[in-house]
Amino acid sequence: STGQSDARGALIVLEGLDRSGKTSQSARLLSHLNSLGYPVESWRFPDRDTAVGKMISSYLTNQSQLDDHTIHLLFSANRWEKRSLMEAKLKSGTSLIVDRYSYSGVAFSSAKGLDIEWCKAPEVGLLAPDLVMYLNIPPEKAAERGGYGGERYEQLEFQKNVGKYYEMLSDPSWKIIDACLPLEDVEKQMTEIVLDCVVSCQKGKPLTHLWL
Ligand code: Z5A
Repeated sequence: STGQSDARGALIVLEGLDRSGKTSQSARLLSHLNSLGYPVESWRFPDRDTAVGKMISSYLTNQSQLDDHTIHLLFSANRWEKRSLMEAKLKSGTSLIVDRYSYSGVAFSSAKGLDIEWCKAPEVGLLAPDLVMYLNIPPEKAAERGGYGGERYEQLEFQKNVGKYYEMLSDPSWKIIDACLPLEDVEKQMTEIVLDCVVSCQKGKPLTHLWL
């Protein structure tokens, strides 16, 4: 078995519709793992701080128009530009809690009508998550949470369609979390699952690549 110095961090991904609570739960998981002494960071995609991320942000806020294929590849490029840092963090023992990842990329673009296999292709070779937690909420219920803002995609019919593609992408390893419950109860469903994952990665579970 590997010694403590070889212990790697876990790649933990949160997925779900808009307003399902990913941002809130990322923050909670971050402080929970921190309080237990685990090195951990919280990341999110899109990462709007990079050059590519700025193009994505301008598209999402309707300040620019882009062809559906083009924006899809930009979302993917935004993950690729963080890939080597992601690998370095994990190998140095830091766990990452990531708010949206390749599954968002494929679900949102497929919901617009792009071919699902075409959508998956640019994601091949990115690091595969050790754990995907899907925050499950009916789109109608998510829409009630403070209402939608003005960003592109924040529309009920579109969110329903995205949900269907998430369903197609999900596999039995995904942990489906009931995201309709109060914040504390949603968190409770996740903490044990996350800790199990962190421990199994420390024990040497190998890092793998998309698409699985
Ligand atoms: N997108 C894409 O097309 N391709 C890609 O590759 C990627 C993304 C990565 C921007 O993402 C858009 O980009 C997104 C997908 C697309 N479009 N949509 N829709 P983003 O991550 O920047 O934006 P978002 O997903 O819309 O995040 P969000 O609005 O911040 O939602 P959230 O993080 O899931 O929820 P939250 O901020 O934690 O909570 C929302 C509200 O609900 C807030 O007022 C909370 O206090 C409340 N809340 C949360 N949990 C609860 C519970 N349990 N009970 C009651 N109220 C709650």
